[in-house]
Amino acid sequence: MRPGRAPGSHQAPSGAAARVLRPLLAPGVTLAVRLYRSGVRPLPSRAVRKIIHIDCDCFFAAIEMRDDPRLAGRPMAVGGAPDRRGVIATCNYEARAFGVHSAMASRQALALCPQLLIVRPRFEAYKAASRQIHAILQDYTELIEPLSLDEAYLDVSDSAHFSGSATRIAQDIRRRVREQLDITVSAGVAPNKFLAKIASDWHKPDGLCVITPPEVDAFVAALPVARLHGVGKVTAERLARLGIQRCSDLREWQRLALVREFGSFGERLWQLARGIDERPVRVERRRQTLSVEHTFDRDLPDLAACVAELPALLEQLEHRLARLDSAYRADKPLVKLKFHDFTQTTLEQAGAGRDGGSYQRLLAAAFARGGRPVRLIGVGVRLVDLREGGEQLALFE
Ligand code: TTP
Ligand code: MG
Repeated sequence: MRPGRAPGSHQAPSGAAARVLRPLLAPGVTLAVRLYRSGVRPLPSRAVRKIIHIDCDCFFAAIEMRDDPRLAGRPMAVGGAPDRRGVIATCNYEARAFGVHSAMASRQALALCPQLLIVRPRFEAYKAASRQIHAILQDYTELIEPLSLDEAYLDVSDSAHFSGSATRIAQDIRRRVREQLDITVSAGVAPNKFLAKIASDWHKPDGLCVITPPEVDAFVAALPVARLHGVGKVTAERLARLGIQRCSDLREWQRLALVREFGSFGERLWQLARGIDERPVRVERRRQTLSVEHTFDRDLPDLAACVAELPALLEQLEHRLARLDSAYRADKPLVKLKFHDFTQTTLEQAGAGRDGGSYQRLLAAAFARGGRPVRLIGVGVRLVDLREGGEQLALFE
């Protein structure tokens, strides 16, 4: 402490200093400061957590191959018809060898792989399989956060199964899903969500990857920044221009320099580059909206160009909605536009249907607000949570 300062003056920035510094502090830091001031000290976070992330392999395709063995062993996909601007929901690994992937136009997929068999989705079958998987997961812990029909986080830090071995729990989950559902699941085990998710992808398909606490540092250092949660194509390119390819490069940047460069996401990057991710596994994920969006390589100059993009986006939205947990009901439509100068606007309309006409009207109204070329269009819906008593529970969270 510098001489002449009152004891405790180092605690928390206040007044003008706080206004300058607070935006630069991590949310957790701000919270700690607030609790400290009010005399309540935050509980020390537990030393090490054990998080499992599970993700089924080519989920929709796996169910289709299981239910119709004639589909197995040859390139196949689940998706829409190529003649109606259909898109691929997913494909098996044989098809991936040809470059086919999720969200690709079915027409393009067939151009890459002419023998590709595309079958229509059967969402009821996928939902039934998802429920069976969920029932298996519940045998190990109640701390489960479903992310989609085929993906979930589990916090098994306090699980008594297998003497608390997260690795053996993950192995057991994989075995049981294989035996009961006849599909394969990949799993990642790590001390936090961000690493568990990367780990489940590491040895896909039908793989298990464990990152133990002593391994975290070296694993993250070598990790390409493009694999970090939240780093999409645009951010990855920006990082590359700054000479940042791997997390070891990112670590050479000071926290404030990253915040200056990337805003609040800079703080997150600083943490991820060190393998830090304190996000808890949330049992209750109360989604407010569901949407899909697309950033265009070239700005769309006018409303007509935007309208032309609507059908493909709405089809993707329908796919996402079909995968939505049955605890939600889709409600009013919404549209988001980001203009070429990065300003953005969001519009939604109560009472409107989710038909193409409603979205087109919303799009026109949103476009009129900016009247400038558009770089991103998002279409979505507001969601209603159907779980009984959900509101009351939320009060006690
Ligand atoms: P993912 O887990 O992303 O993909 P996957 O299970 O097919 O393949 P992987 O082995 O790489 O995990 O998505 C789960 C399911 O969600 C997928 O089977 C189909 C559906 N889906 C879509 O409908 N559209 C999409 O764009 C994506 C990514 C998935
Ligand atoms: Mg999957």
